[in-house]
Amino acid sequence: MGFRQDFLWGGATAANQCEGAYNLDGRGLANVDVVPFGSRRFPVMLGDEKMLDFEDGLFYPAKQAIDFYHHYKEDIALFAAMGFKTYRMSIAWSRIYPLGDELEPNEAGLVFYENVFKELRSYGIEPLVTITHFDCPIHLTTKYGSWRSREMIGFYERLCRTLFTRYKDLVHYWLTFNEINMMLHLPFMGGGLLFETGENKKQVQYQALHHQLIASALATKIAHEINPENKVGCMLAAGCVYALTSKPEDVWEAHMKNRENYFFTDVQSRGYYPSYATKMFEREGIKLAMEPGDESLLAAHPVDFVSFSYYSSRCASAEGAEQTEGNVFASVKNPYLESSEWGWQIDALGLRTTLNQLYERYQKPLFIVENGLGASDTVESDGSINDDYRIDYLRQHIRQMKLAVDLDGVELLGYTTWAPIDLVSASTGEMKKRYGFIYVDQDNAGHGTLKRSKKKSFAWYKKVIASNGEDLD
Ligand code: BGP
Repeated sequence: MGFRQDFLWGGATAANQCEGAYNLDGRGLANVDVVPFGSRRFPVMLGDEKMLDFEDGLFYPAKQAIDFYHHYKEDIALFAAMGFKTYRMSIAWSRIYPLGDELEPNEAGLVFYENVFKELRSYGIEPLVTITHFDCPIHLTTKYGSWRSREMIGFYERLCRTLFTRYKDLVHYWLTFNEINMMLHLPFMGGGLLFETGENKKQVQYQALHHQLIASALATKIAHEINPENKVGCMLAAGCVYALTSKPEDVWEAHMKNRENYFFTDVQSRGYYPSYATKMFEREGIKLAMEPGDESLLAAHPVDFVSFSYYSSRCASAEGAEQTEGNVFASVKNPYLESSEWGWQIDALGLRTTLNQLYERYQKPLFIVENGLGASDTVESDGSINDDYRIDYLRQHIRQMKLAVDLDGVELLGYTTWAPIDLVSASTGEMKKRYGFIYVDQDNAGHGTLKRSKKKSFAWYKKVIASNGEDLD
C-alpha cells in the first residue's frame, strides 16, 4: 500500500515564468516575453490585441522573472534539500533556435540546459522536461502565423531531435506541449496564434491543434528511436466537470465540457480522432487539412503516460449561472466549494475524481505535474513565512491522490507541485500570487533583491517526501 518506492516527488516550473535573461547568450524573442503586466495582458494572451514586440511604458515580467538563469545552482540546491526526486522544467525554444526556423541550434542555449540537467543529476534529481510550455519564437508567428502553418511541425521536429540527441543521457522524461488545450482558451499565450478579423477562430485553432498533435506524435516517435528508455507524456489542463444540478440538461452540459477537454488526451493517448470530434467538426464547418500519413502517425505513436495540471474541478449548467475565476477556463461557481484569494475554487476530492476519470479512460500511467495554491504571503518581522494555508491545500490534495492509488488502483508515477519557488503568475503576471515553498523577494513591479528564503511549507514538504507521502501532518 502507499505510493510506489520510485514515486517521483518534486516541483514544476516553466522557463518563461522563472528564467528571465530574455536576451542573453543569443536567445531570441518569444510570444511569452511580450505579454505585459496590467489590463492589456488578457487581450494580448487571447490574441485579440497584437503585441509582437515591447512597447514603451509597459512592464513585461518575463524579461527578468526570478532570474533562475543566474540562480539555478542555488535554487536546485534548495530543491535537493527538500529531497526532490524530480524537477519539472521547460525549455525556452528561442534559446535553442532563436528564430525558430534556423538549421543550426544556438550552442550557448544548449550549454545552459546541459548545465542545469547536470546540476540536477549531481543531486540524483530526475529532470522532467516540457519541450514547450507556451513558448513560440516570435519570428515563427510573424513569418508563418505560428501553428496555423504546417511548417511548424518541421521546426518543432528539429527542436526535438536536437534536444533528444544532445541530452540523451541526461533526460528520459519528456512532455510535448504544456496544457495543450490552452490553445483553445489563450491562443497567443498558448502557442503564438493571432487571428485575422472575421475569420473562423475555431477553424484556425483546431487546424493549429492538428499540427501540434502531429508534432507531438512525431516527437514521441523520435524520442523512442533516439533512446528506447525515453518516456513521453502529453499534458492537459485538467479538472473534472460536474453538473450544477441533477437536471439532465446540466448533466449533458457537463459531459460536453469534459469531452471538449478530453479530446486532446483522447487523440494523444488513443491515437485517433474520436467520432464525437469528427461530428463536431462537421457541425461547426471545421475542415481539417490532413496529409497522407497523419492518421497512421497518430495511431503508431501514442504517448507513454498522461500528465496533467489540476487546480480545481469545474462546474457546468445548461442555463446561465454565476461564473467563477479559475485556471483560465470560465466555469460555473460551485456552491459547495471554498475559493482561494484569486477566486479559484478548492476541491481536493475532485483530484481523485479526475485521476479516476483519466485512468479509466486510458489505462495508462498518470503523472500530476501541477497542483498548488496561489496565495499572498506575509513575511514576519523575524523573517519567517507561515504558509499554513498552502500546507493545508497540498495536504488535502495529497490525501486524495493517495486514496486514488490505494483504494482505486490508479497507476501514478509522480507528483510535482506548482511551483516549488515563487515565480511570475502566468495568468496575471503578478509575483504576489505565490505558490512556492521558497519565497523570492520581488514585487509585482519587479522590485526586490531576488533573495530566496524558506517558508514553513519547505520543511513540511521535505517530511512528506522523506516519508513517501505517509507523514502529512
Ligand atoms: C497553469 C500553467 C502554469 C502556471 C499555473 C498557475 O495553467 O501551466 O504555467 O502558471 O497554471 O497559474 P497562474 O500562474 O495563473 O496562477
